Amino acid sequence: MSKKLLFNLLAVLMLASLVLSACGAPAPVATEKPAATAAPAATEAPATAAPVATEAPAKKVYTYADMTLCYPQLGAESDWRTANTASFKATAEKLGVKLVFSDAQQKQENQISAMRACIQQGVNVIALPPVVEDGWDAVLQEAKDANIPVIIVDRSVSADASLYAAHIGSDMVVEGRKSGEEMNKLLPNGGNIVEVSGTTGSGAANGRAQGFRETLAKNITILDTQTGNFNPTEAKPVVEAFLKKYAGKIDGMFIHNDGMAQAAVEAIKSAGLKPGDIKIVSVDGTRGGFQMMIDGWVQADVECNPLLGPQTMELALKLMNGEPIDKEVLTIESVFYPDKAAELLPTRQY
Ligand code: GYE
Repeated sequence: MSKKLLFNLLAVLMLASLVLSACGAPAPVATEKPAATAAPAATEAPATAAPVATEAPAKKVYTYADMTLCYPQLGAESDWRTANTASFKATAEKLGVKLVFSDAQQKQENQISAMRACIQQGVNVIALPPVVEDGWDAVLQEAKDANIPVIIVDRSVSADASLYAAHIGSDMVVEGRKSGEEMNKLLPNGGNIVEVSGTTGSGAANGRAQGFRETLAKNITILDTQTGNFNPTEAKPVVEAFLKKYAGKIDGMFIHNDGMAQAAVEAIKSAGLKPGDIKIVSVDGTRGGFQMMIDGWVQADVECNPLLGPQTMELALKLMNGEPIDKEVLTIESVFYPDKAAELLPTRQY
């Protein structure tokens, strides 16, 4: 071998060993990332390194005991609402969730200030039963900015769905459609009816009114519609005025909740009418509603379930743990009739 050849061979071997060592040897961390921002060992260590779990800080899994849930309840206007409040309080107690509860007395501004206080306090999740549909954008944005997820409970909001995590509750339009179908069955030959609606601008009243009109037969005329604000005390004079104004003409009433229907029955009784003279379709399915069916005053009661505490807290925990959730969780509901009312009354929880 000539000297030149030997020299060339050596040069090639040196180069090759240089290339090999550059590819094969693990580069020190410092050359890949600046020391201050070096990634945790787990992302850089070779596959043979010690198990990741012992090195990386374990991801905290939250339990109910870690949860502070804000529930700015909208009011105490009905038995439905009372049962809803009881469901949240009892579930929180049972699960060990810290519940920040307030009663907004049917005023949106009170609900908004309660939410702001909860954001300030740094709760984990807010569950909001909105008294009306509009006007939530600003406070929902504030919660979002503070990284506090909001679950809309019971009634809906008109705000963009990106501003809240999920909605749990009834499909109020479906309840309205069912109510319309019941009225059609009760007045097969058509007739005149009046409507006592819920809180103006609320998802519950809007949805029920819309669905009702979607299914109501063409030969049934809605003579009048007025709000009773989901409240018996406010509903009673409304019904009294209807009975006076349309004396002898009312064949049926669609009443948006059982409490207002109870007030209507009192007014109808005082007007000297008997059970069944005016066919009543009501909503909620409370014990009071069942009693009115037993007594013959109400012919159909469309169920609306207030017992939303367990589902809401389960979903809130999933949010805290970053688990996937359903954006819309609808309550499964049925319609109750007088024939089974006596049998079912003792089983009713609200
Ligand atoms: O029907 C009524 C209550 O939003 C579904 O509000 C709820 C309604 C319920 O006051 O009784």
